[in-house]
Amino acid sequence: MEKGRILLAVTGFHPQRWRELLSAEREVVLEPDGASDPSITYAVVWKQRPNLLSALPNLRAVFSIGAGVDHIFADPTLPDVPIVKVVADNLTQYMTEYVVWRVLDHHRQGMLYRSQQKKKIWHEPPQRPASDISVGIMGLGTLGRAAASVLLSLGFPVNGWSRSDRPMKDVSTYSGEAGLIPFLNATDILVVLLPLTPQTQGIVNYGVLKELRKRNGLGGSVLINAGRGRLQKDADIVRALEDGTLKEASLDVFEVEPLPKTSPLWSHPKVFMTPHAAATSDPVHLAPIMLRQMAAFERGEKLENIVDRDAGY
Ligand code: NDP
Ligand code: OXD
Repeated sequence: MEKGRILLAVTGFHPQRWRELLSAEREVVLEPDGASDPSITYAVVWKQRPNLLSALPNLRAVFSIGAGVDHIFADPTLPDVPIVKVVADNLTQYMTEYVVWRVLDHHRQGMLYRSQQKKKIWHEPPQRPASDISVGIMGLGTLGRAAASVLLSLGFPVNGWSRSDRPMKDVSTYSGEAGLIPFLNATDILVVLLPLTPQTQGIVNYGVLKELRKRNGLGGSVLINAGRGRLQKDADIVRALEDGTLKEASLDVFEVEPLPKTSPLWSHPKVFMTPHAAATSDPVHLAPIMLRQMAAFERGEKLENIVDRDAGY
């Protein structure tokens, strides 16, 4: 197989560093150049323009620069070539850090202490052990399992929910529709690490939040969403925080990004937010992985981490 050229189309990211690093081994064409160029065989993308990929006559594979691929499926004329998602130690480590940071902050009452400090209040609330608080990971995939291991090592009981049966040592696992309510009923802190698909869109709604365990040492249930914004209903989260269904939330993702300035989530006292920054795609780590995959593919080897088109992730 010939050494193919790459089309780089990364909306919302600075393309320069990606281009520089990918150019180490092959020619890179930056969108909008390259439309219908027959010498392009790979596309490296984030939120590519609709109909861009179907115009490339010799496209052999699409590489997402993120672990999520919903941004690729938004294209109505997506050609039938393999789509490769990111699976990389560096990204997994970032996400584990984010999840553990947010779980510990809620567990150790960071919100209360920050508010006390502002008011110069010297008060020590009761402490409780991690073993009293269960963390439920919705989406026990690459990122969910890595975070689960570290949470277990800190003493938290961990539950996991996935589409198919995914046993994991020391984790109580649940799957499919039948497993959802029992999973939620056993969970104090819900960590969402699902992909966005037609089946998961809007899944983090008021009804689901209502099922979380509330009688616990935390004094309420907590939501942490670092998956995708459209998994959740922002308005349902506000309602749940207002009526005590949720005690607090950490949100990295939102239905609309950037979060509109009018959203009540910006200034909600029970919300900690980050701007879709839980695990950043770092080209220094990811570009060499993509180049290695392209070279292996041209030697006749199989691409790794191919998206299951039917499942949508
Ligand atoms: P994986 O594909 O490895 O894992 C996805 C998990 O979700 C799997 O356990 C899968 O089940 C489960 N799942 C999918 N659909 C359903 C469903 N309908 N019902 C129940 N469970 C379901 O993905 P990753 O762990 O690599 O990434 C997860 C997501 O995290 C990405 O898709 C992306 O949206 C988000 N992300 C966010 C980032 C950020 O900065 N905020 C950074 C990186 C990723 P099964 O095991 O049975 O297949
Ligand atoms: C991803 C992301 O999917 O950063 O990797 O959201």
